[in-house]
Amino acid sequence: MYTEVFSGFLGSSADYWGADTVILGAPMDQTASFRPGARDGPRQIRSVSEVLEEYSPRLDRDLSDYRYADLGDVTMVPGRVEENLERIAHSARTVFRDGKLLVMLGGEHLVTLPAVQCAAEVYPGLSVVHFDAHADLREMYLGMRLSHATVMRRVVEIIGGGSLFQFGIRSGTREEFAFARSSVNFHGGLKSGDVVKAAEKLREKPVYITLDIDVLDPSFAPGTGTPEPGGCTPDELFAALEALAGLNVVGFDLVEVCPAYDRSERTSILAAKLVREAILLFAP
Ligand SMILES: [Mn+2]
Repeated sequence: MYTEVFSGFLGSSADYWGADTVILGAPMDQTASFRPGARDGPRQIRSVSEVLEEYSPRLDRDLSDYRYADLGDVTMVPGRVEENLERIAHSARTVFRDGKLLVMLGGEHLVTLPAVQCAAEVYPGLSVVHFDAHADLREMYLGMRLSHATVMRRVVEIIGGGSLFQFGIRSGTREEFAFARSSVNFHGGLKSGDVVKAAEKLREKPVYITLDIDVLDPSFAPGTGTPEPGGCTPDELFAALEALAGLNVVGFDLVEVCPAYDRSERTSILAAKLVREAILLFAP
């Protein structure tokens, strides 16, 4: 037999119990404000991942030496934001309780909230490292407390502002920036020295990393819901992730890939490469 029916992320198995790293898709884009489509992100990232090699020359590590399973997507119910967040929480909680690294593919950024909530339940003292063009610190957005634009404010309510480390932020309201500068570990750019300093503060702590693909400049990652000019390069982002290696990373997500605006597929290929490097860097 030469059949191949499994279509998970590059080289992954579907063996949950044999894995110490678990990939989960969260294909939700219900609160997108500018242009929706991030629900197709997980499927597209998996699909293009086959263009990559399992070996990373940069890290001199190979996925074939790692035990990671791709469980597919959490089933989303159209129109039911809170129910969908609960569904994501249900799956994420299981992964954290079983002591495995969660690698979640979005979806809009709101999917990070249930994952962080569950990580904080299982790992007290959780810190969150947030790479994004946008602060996502609004108290409310269009009358909603639960939105891609409020997600990090909700995260602050769970972990406290002192445990949130933001990088690459270059868009938000005056109020968000005032809050960020006074209440969280805020960095407008992505200087490697800043990431190294943050990593020193995060030693011995459980860490969740959330990566909005729009932290990158739109020239590298045009396929996203709210592109923001003036972002970082892929090399700068890879280096930032490498600076976090060695920490106790319990969860990682990559959100806001929007395939409908990614005609060349360069965004999703870059996303898949970031996921590969994240597994190689953070797997337990
Ligand atoms: Mn963003």
